[in-house]
Amino acid sequence: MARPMVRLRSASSGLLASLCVAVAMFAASCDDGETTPQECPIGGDCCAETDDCEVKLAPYDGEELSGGETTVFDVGRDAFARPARNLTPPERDDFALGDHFFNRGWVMAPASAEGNDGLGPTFNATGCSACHSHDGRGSPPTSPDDTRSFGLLVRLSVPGTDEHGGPKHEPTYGDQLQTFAILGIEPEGRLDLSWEEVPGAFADGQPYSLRRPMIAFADLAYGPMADDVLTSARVGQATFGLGLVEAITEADIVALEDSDDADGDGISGRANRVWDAASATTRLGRFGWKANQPSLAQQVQGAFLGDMGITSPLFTAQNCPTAQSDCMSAPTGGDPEVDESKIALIDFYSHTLAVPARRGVGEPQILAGRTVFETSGCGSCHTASFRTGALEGYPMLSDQLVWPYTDLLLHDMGYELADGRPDYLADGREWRTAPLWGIGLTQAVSKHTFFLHDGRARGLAEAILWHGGEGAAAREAFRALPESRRNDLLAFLQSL
Ligand code: HEC
Ligand code: HEC
Ligand SMILES: [Ca+2]
Ligand SMILES: [Ca+2]
Repeated sequence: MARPMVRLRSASSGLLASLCVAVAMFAASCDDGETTPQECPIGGDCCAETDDCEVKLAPYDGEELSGGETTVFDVGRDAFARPARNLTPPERDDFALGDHFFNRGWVMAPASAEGNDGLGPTFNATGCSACHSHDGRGSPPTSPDDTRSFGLLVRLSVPGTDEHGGPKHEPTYGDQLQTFAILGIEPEGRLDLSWEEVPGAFADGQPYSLRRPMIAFADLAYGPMADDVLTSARVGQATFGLGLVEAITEADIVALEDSDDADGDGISGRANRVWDAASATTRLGRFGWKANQPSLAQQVQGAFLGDMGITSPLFTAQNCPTAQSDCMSAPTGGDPEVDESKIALIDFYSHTLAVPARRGVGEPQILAGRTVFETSGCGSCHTASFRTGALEGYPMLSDQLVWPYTDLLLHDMGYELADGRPDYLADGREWRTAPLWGIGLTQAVSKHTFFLHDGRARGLAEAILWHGGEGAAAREAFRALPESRRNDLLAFLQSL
């Protein structure tokens, strides 16, 4: 990639001089006069000449446009809710219809002629946007009274796998605890979430505290769960940019795999392989916190069934574990409850929600933070950019230079982030590298900054400090930085 360079001299900038020190920590001998620009870390070919720190930092070509030509410019509450900028007027109409179904509330059957009945028997929320408000991320419960919160749901299973290699359902409660039910049916139970504080300190002595969730259930309506039940608490993810994620070619993702860490950098990374119900084959997983869904179509219809109790062309059977006898005889809203034409519109909408542009890409602190990101090893998993391939039916998403900051691979994140619940090939310590695009707009859109799969991190710094396993070296690099460098990194993340 061509990178225009600006040339700045340390003589006039203390900031750049200290950046040089930060880079030198990783580039070993930045000031010995031997290091050539090529040997310096990406974006930081400083110290090319003895005693003369030269930094040539500038935005990379196209890096401001995180979603390529689909990118939108909005920093407010709707920054994640806009249609891709390059949609045609008729496509915008379809987007608006899909948006309507995403935001609509579903009701118990039988109901109106509007075709929005079929909710339940059990469910977690009445509409997609309850958990993905403004297409942003969910929040874990913020008070002990908030026991039926929409923002966070708990997946369930027991050891072993189902016939397709997926999680084996907990016998009485299935693969998810539904905390609501329609009239006449008992909700499965309540979530009783509490937090444990875990103290720590940066290398410079500045203390911090992290919080770890502890999951318990209350009011279980259908008897006790299996003794060996495995649980995984997950918040709803932001839903923009996902058509571009689908358009990244499988070959490009697989090329980043390094299952046995052949290159010895301490980072392996492997793709999840999951059941694709439409083709009845196993395919690369891309969506969800463990990359446990192969396509947006399946993710969306899986959400209809699992989160709302609504059957669809792909998943035609009501979600009724056999132990829940009243569930099967509850009224239904048709067969299926949401039809193909509505699914097609929600699917189109889910593909074409735009990625917001970055802010301040040329600002010195953000450029310095980008270098910290690169030299701390963040980019080993949070792969900055891809060029999308051709996605059938979506020419506007194809052949775009995009900046999702994820390799879409699973990584062992240590006991720190382990849920102990396997999901296809993802074991109890593995998670999909979370995309970082748009992350700096979380507060503006979602009105909170709870990060990671269960929302435990209360801000970006805590999210980094939770990285363990393959991410431990990057976390330690962050922990060892002086506060000013840490702030540079956080400023960079805020600009994404
Ligand atoms: C009860 C809350 C809840 C409801 C309702 C809900 N979701 Fe989700 N959504 C989640 C959670 C939690 C995840 C992460 C799932 C996982 O990792 O297993 C998710 C993930 C997703 C993803 C994948 C995002 C990514 O980055 O991979 C999409 C797309 C999505 N949901 C769309 C929808 C749509 C469309 C609906 C309505 C049909 C919906 N969701 C309803 C909670 C919800
Ligand atoms: C070994 C791979 C790996 C490395 C290295 C790594 N990350 Fe991550 N990162 C992940 C994974 C996997 C997750 C999701 C973890 C989870 O949700 O439990 C994640 C999550 C995050 C999140 C939260 C995202 C969200 O949507 O909640 C942030 C912020 C983040 N990483 C920043 C960084 C920074 C900054 C660095 C470098 C200091 C870094 N990461 C290094 C793999 C990595
Ligand atoms: Ca259930
Ligand atoms: Ca139903």
